[in-house]
Amino acid sequence: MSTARLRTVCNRDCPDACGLVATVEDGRLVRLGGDPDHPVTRGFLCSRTTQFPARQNDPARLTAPLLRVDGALRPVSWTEALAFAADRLLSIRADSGPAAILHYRSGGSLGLLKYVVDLFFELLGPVTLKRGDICSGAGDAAQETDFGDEESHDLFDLRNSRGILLWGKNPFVSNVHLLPLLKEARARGARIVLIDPVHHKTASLADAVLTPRPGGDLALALAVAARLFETGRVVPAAPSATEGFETFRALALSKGVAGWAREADVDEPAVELLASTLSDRPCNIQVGWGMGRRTNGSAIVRALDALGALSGNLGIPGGGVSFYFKRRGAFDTSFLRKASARTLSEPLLGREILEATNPAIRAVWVTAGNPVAMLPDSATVARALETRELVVVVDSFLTDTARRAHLVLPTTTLVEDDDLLGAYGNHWLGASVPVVERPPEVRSDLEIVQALAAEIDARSGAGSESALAPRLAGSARDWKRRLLSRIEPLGLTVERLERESVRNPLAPELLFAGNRFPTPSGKMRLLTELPLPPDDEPGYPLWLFSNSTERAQSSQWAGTPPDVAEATCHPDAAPGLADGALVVLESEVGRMRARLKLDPLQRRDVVIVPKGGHYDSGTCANVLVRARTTDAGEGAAYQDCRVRIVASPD
Ligand SMILES: Nc1nc2c(c(=O)[nH]1)N[C@H]1C(S)=C(S)[C@@H](COP(=O)(O)OP(=O)(O)OC[C@H]3O[C@@H](n4cnc5c(=O)[nH]c(N)nc54)[C@H](O)[C@@H]3O)O[C@H]1N2
Ligand SMILES: Nc1nc2c(c(=O)[nH]1)N[C@H]1C(S)=C(S)[C@@H](COP(=O)(O)OP(=O)(O)OC[C@H]3O[C@@H](n4cnc5c(=O)[nH]c(N)nc54)[C@H](O)[C@@H]3O)O[C@H]1N2
Ligand code: SF4
Ligand SMILES: [Mo]
Repeated sequence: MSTARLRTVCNRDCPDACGLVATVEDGRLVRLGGDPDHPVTRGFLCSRTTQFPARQNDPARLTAPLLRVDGALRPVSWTEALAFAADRLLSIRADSGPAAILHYRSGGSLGLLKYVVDLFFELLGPVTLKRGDICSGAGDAAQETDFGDEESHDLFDLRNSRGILLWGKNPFVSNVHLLPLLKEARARGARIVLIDPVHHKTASLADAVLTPRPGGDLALALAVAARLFETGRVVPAAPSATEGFETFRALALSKGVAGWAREADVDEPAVELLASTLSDRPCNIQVGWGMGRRTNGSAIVRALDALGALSGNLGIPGGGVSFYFKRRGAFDTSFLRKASARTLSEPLLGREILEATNPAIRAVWVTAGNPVAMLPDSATVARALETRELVVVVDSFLTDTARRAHLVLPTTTLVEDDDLLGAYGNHWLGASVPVVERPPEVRSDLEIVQALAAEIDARSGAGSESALAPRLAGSARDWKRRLLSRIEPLGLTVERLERESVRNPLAPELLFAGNRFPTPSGKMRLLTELPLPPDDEPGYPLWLFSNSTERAQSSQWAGTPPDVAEATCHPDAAPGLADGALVVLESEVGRMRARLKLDPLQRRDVVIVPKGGHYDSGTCANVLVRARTTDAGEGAAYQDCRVRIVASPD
């Protein structure tokens, strides 16, 4: 038996971008562990990727292209698959123009080479693309507005913090490599405060836990701001370092500490606890990505930015309001012209596909996404795909989305990946390399668009000027080199990144030093207007949280997915219903069966189900979620979902 231990990088949509060590026996992946030499990974992985070998070796893995014939998906050769795709795409483009084709790409792999797939569709069209960002759109817009840029303090700068506010974060589940730093911080006496309407395991790491009303964080932050103003703890530099200072002060003082605290459903000592933690500088605010998925989500993040400014925590080591790390910033993606294309709003995608005109959307190509399970209002997304003439899905499993395709193309998994990765929770960059051989009929996204381009060129008789294939040519290695051109002179070669992850040399050690911001005025911009509160939905008393679960990466489960979703709530939120009872969750837009788990530690107005359930098996929370955008950034307001619990009829 031959055993090899090979190094690669995790490409999943996760803040950590871990270094992986794969144990491969006779060509078969038997174990995945963490790279002990990667300073962030520190030799351990999350449970979902530790369990990935079972998924890699799963017999359900797609190993041949599937074409819908007489209503059923049947295996075909690549020759047939590519001929079908090229024919259909060309004929739709000829009749209706390229905008009749939608390319939807999501986060199945965060590899930068996926931009070459985007390039293919730019050259074919430009085709229609998505607009907005269901994941972090609201927070991105907030930080870009306030700071003129979106970056975070170095992860290890937390070692300088006396206080850490975990604002809407559950690192035990969704950011496990933050945990060692939080444990260190605690051990040296830093104060950690968790702010989350849901009670979860991360409470065990916190000195104090606040459970505001869902979405009440805006009011809570304004209460803290009012407290800082009222007690003279706003730093003297704040008025000159910010725009909108007087307006913001008036806003904060308009309801005072008591008024805002009542609105946030927290008591006044909790407000003082936050004010004093912030004032005991340096204090870092870790802003969760999920919290902004509300109709006031961007305003919430802006209010947290404001707290950083008022309390003097911007531009100093150990401070900062950390939301996102520029994972793409070091890479050169200038080969994409970003030609102006028609766009559809990602959070509203189902409806927008159905309603698009001039031209209508006739074809949808899905790369690295499972929109039927993961976008709001799943039933409408499913219907939108079911009614298109052509749906092509590139994936390695038959997902809810792939099941609605006319053509499914089998692609590589994270251990077969050959790409470049940056992280959105730290500044390390790495390169993935295949550590196992893939099944013979499996192709990477890069190879698929290259082959399709050649097929299209052959059919359209394209001359050398307009031919697509030469523009996409090159091995994965070649493309890696092209993407690294900006940082290669700094020693970040492909060879080096394939050996070890390296800190992004372009990332600043200290953000916004001297309170200088890359905004037009050079000042930080304070929130000056409040969004409208979400509509009340009488008859639906509970807020549905569909939070990350350690058992799944979005819709990709480690092990067997549950056949009934688990819904966790306080006993008073489900009067007369017993722990373990089968129930139905109902919202204004849908219904879902669930098994009740009673937890007296939860607020009485919340119910929690896992993110990532499956539509066809009836476990997908997104059947309950209305398609709505956030107040800025065109995020999806997943968390503004009101439901009620009723006994199951069966
Ligand atoms: N295990 C696992 N890890 C993941 C993922 C996964 O699916 N599974 N997904 C990855 C992806 S795509 C992303 S974007 C990140 C997401 O990472 P996170 O944002 O950390 O994860 P979420 O579970 O979406 O939300 C985190 C917390 O925000 C809280 N929250 C929601 N609304 C509010 C609010 O109004 N106020 C406050 N204070 N808190 C609120 C939720 O209760 C939850 O505990 O995680 C990544 N990591
Ligand atoms: N209710 C609710 N819904 C949510 C969220 C929530 O918190 N609550 N979170 C939202 C967030 S933050 C996000 S980011 C989205 C995530 O939504 P998606 O990005 O759609 O998430 P996945 O389910 O991981 O789907 C990715 C698919 O890509 C496939 N894949 C993996 N690697 C590759 C590859 O290299 N190439 C190709 N072609 N395919 C590949 C996987 O097999 C998988 O089926 O979900 C959002 N949906
Ligand atoms: S999913 Fe995240 S925590 Fe898990 S191995 Fe990948 S990068 Fe690391
Ligand atoms: Mo995400």
